[in-house]
Formats: sequence, structure tokens, C-alpha cells
Amino acid sequence: MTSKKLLHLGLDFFFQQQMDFDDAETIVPVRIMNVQRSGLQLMGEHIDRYIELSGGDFDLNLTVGDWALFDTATQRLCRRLERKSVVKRRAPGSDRREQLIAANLDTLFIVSSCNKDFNEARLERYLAIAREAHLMPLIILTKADLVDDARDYVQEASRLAAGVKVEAVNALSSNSLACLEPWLQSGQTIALLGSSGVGKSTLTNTLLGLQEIATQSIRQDDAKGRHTTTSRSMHQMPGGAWLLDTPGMRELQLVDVKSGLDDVFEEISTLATDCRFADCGHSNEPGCKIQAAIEDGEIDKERFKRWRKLAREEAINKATIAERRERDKSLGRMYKKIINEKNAKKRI
Ligand SMILES: Nc1nc2c(ncn2[C@@H]2O[C@H](COP(=O)(O)OP(=O)(O)OP(=O)(O)O)[C@@H](O)[C@H]2O)c(=O)[nH]1
Ligand SMILES: [Mg+2]
Ligand SMILES: [Zn+2]
Repeated sequence: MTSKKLLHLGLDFFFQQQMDFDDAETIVPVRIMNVQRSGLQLMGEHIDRYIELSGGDFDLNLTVGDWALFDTATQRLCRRLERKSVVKRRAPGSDRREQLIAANLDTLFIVSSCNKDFNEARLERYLAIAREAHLMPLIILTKADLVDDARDYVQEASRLAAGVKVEAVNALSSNSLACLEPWLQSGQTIALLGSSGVGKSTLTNTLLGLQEIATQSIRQDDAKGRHTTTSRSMHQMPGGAWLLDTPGMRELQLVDVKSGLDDVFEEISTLATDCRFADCGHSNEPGCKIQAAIEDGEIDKERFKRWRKLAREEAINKATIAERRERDKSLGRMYKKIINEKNAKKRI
């Protein structure tokens, strides 16, 4: 039987059924609570500890929120459980790899503020990620206390995807955050994503009723944050939910979110399938349904441009990551061959 503690940690039926009854008694499920460069914080029934990563651990490709099996006899991780959901991006810079942000989330809190940070394109990016991973998105607009009327922001954000919920809050006031309670049920895992300085850690602290996490004021001139939070970590809320605070990301390059994008931009993506040419570029091809809809004022031109930019970015990232994976694989095969040949020579 699964203990109350494990249920609260989020070990639901999806994960329970992946555990093998033949496993030794020393093998127990643990959740990854915090990811550092060289180690992980684990939590389980009677476990709350940090382990240094070594050798085979890297192959498990663990990220925060993952469930894994841990052998208490050897004090090593042995297997990662299949994920319910995963959120990822293309790593920034020239390193064309995919980077996991979090796994096994139920809800995504997309945080932006009612100031210069508010940006439709950025919110659409996060919404596509949420839809792709089948997570419930909630857009939280912080710093509502600093503007005369936050309703304009709420209205604009609500238009970005069908049925999306939006709340404007003052992250420093617990009364103002009461609207988030229905989202914070026990056993639920929620990640906060958003630029630096929008108030993700402030929100977490206020919900916790503590000043557990460091926060820092934003720069006055451009309202940008200072990247105060540097690692991803889970915090248990008074109601039992797990809230994952993340560092603000400068670049959130999309990868593997084609259907998420189609979902967020449904009014455009469904029309695109009706264009005369299957490979229509939607610029001036004859029979382009999108251009016709823009002319008729049915589709917002700016939103169309944002969709096209994100769709192109997603396609390019997907291709470059696939290429990189292939290259890494063939390099791996080559190294293996060299090592085998060396060993064979030694034996002669
Ligand atoms: N007035 C007001 N200030 C806020 C609100 N939310 C956050 N702040 C302030 O904004 C600054 C940045 O907040 P943080 O919580 O550090 O932002 P963050 O999103 O965690 O930033 P990173 O960790 O860098 O990603 C702090 O000075 C907070 O006090 C809000 O709703 N109203
Ligand atoms: Mg922070
Ligand atoms: Zn077209």
C-alpha cells in the first residue's frame, strides 16, 4: 500500500503501477526535489537527502519532479519511472541540445507582471509548452498593485488561447493570492515559469507564509530582474501541493511543441489546413485561407506573425536537435569501436 506521505508527494496510480513487486525490499520510490549541477535532492517515505551524481546517474537524465527508484542498500539510484509529463526547451546558446525543465507536473503557473514584462509573444510561448505537455495553464499577472487597472492586462492575456484562465494579483499579499487556492490541492505539482523579476519566488514565499527564498528588486530602467533564483526546487504548500520555483529564463526556445502551438493558435492552424497548397507559406500564394482571413479582419495580423515565428523556430530547433542527437550517437558508436579494438589487441 502506498503511504500517505508518498501520495502527498504525488505518487499516484500512474507511478505505482510502474513499480515491480519483484524489486528487492531495499528499493524504494523517491522524487527529485531539487537539481544542482552535480547532485540531486531526493525525497521518499523515510528519505530526505542530497546525493552527488556519478557515472550511470547521468544516463537516467533526471530532472526536478521526476520519480525514480532508489536502492537504500547501495545508496544509488537504479531506474527512472516513466513520466506523466515533461517540459523542455532548447538549451540556450550554440549548444543545440534539449534541456529538461521539469517533469510530472499537473499545472503550469505562467507568471508575468503588469509592467514592461507583459508580452503576448512570450505568454504564447509558455502556453504552447503547457498545451503540449497537457498541463492546465494559469496565467498569473503580478504587480497588479502597481497599476491603476489590471483589467486591461487580464483581458489581453485571456485572448491568447481559448479558455485560458488569468488572475491578476499582488504577489506580496496573501489575501490577493486566495484565488490560487483551488489550484493548490494536495498531491498536485505546479511549476512557476516566467522571466526574471516577475515575482515567482515572492509568490512562493507569500503562499508559504515564509520568507524562505531570496528575492530581489528589479532594475528601475527596464523592469528586468536580476536572476535571483539559480536552481529549481520544490516547496510544499500549506494545503499539500508542491510548488516548483524556477529561475527566470532569458531564452525559452521551443522544441517538440508542434501540437501545443496548433492548439494555442487554433483559429490560425485549422485554417492553414484548408489552404490550396499543402505546403502554403501563407504569404501571397493563391488560395491562401490565412491571408484571406487577415484581409477580412477575422485573424489578427500581428498574432499570425507571432504564430509563424514560433512555428518556424520550433521546426528549426527540432531539426537541429535531431541532427545533434544523430552526431552524438555516431560519435558514441565510434568511441565504442575504438575501445573494443584496443581491448581486442590487448588480448592478442
Ligand atoms: N509591488 C509588488 N512587487 C512585487 C510583486 N511581485 C514581486 N514583486 C517584487 O519584485 C521583485 C522581484 O521578485 P522575485 O520574486 O525575486 O522575482 P523572480 O521571478 O523570482 O525572479 P528570478 O528569481 O530572478 O527569476 C521583488 O522585489 C519583489 O518584492 C507584486 O505583485 N507587487
Ligand atoms: Mg526567483
Ligand atoms: Zn496559406
